Amino acid sequence: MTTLRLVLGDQCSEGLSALEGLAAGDVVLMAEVRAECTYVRHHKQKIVLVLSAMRHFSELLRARGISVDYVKLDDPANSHTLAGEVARAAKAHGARRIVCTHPGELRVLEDMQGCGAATGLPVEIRDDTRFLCSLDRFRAWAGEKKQLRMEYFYREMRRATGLLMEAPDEPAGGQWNYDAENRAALPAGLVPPKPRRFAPDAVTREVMALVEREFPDHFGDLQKFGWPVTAAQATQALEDFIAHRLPRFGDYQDAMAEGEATLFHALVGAALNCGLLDPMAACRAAEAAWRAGAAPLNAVEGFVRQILGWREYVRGLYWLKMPGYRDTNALEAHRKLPWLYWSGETAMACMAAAIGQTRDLAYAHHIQRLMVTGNFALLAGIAPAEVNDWYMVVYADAYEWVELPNVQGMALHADGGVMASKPYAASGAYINRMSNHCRGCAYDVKRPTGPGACPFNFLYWDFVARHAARFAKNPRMAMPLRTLARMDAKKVAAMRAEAKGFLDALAEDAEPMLRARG
Ligand code: FAD
Ligand code: DLZ
Ligand code: SF4
Repeated sequence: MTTLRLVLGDQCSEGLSALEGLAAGDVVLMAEVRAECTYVRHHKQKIVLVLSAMRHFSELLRARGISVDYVKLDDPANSHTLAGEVARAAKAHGARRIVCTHPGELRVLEDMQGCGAATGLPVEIRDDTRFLCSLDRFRAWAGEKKQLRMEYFYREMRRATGLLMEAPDEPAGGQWNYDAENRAALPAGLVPPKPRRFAPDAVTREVMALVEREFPDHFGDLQKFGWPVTAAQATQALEDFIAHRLPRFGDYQDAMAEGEATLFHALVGAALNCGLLDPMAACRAAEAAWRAGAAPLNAVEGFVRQILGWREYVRGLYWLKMPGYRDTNALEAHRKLPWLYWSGETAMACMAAAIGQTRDLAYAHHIQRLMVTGNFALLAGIAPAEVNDWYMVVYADAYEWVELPNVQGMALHADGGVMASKPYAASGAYINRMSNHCRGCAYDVKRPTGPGACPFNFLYWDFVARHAARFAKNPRMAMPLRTLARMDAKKVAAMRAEAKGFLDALAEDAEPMLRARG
């Protein structure tokens, strides 16, 4: 009896549940389809990464003697949808049942659920055991809790896995969380080591040509493509991080610097999310570095928290709250996304840096995503759907299960506080504290209003004033609300007028400062 086993583009993992119990005569289906490449117009580097990883993974399976039906994007028989390819392969191979691993996005899960009716075959959707917390377990943890907070989930996961634990209820070093130590700006003269990148091999180069041919209008540049496309390369990338950047990951986790795209970050999200790197292996490798005295605890705990905590938490939240989560808009934000998010043309140095490197590398680190492009979208009141679309397009690690909670919940507060107890809104002072962008910026970060004032300043106070009533009872917003109340009413009115003028000009793609510079 032939079982058709579907492996999706973000499931390039040897231990994938869909491959468990594989028997002689079974066929693994992997299909490059236009629908997955265009449901959002992904960054070119993301498509190259996924298709190249798929091609390499299919060769690895074949080398193990497994029968793989691999459908290329330019195959004339390709129906260009996952459901279409499952139906076509099931018929061609005389399959009697279909097995797959739980997809990462609701949209694809629904497609898979529909395959039963379309083919008349039983479809078994297995848990995605690559995650460290099953969806059942997350649901049980969430239970009837009124408020979900990552920190408590994270502690449960530390206890359950024993990661960075000395005894069942004794975290390493006596503290669960060393975040307070992880907020330094990059000192002048400290040059972060360049991360290891991987020169495209023949398989990747063929995919690059395909992507340039088929998706020429998609955002992004392929010239600097250097992502790992095999599990072996992903492990090398992790080792490079552990040896050279992990020791300072904690200290400079929130820092930003002109000309420094990656600082001490790991750059492992893209490999983790398409299945080339195992999250537990990444956490264990960091833990081993700490136990060997090669990295301090604040760095290792910070890294483990991102993967064991945040990554698992947002995935649990996604499946708990979908489908409604995508449509939340608690702050009633309706502006269109300014064109500068695509062109990178702006006089705001921090925004230009984040968007420019995003175009070149399909990467920006967390604080750039949250406190620069995300913060701007929050302050400007850009519609969540437009912001989500941008974040889904532009990053090599973007999949809805992780992108949506981060954008909707963390950056935009569109979920009304499900994910974070207060909006991550900040004025230019925060960006100035954590980066050196302001020094070379055309705007003046010290000016709240008037000619040359930093847009993050007047937009911030406009945001606080706009939502004053909504946040009146939020203790974490008490300080800015008090400061606003003490401000001269004329100054507040001036900042709000300036915010409106600035946003209206952006809507016309006419940022005044950029125009003045010519
Ligand atoms: P590091 O900073 O080195 O962290 C290590 C790993 O921890 C990451 O690779 C990631 O797997 C995990 N991690 C860290 N923070 C988070 C988080 N908040 N949520 C989930 N996992 C986390 N991450 C994605 O993987 N895909 C996305 O599409 C995505 N979109 C984001 C959008 C916004 C608005 C924000 C604020 C964050 C987003 N993140 C996303 C989370 C985070 O910014 C990226 O995981 C990180 O920047 C990837 O780079 P890195 O591998 O160098 O991460
Ligand atoms: C992201 C992506 C892309 C660009 N292309 C494909 C593809 O051609 N075939 C495929 O099986 N998967 C692809 N993927 C990954 C899917 O979009 C992913 O499985 C869903 O987003 C669910 O996480
Ligand atoms: Fe960004 Fe304002 Fe600083 Fe310019 S002055 S870099 S716009 S925060």
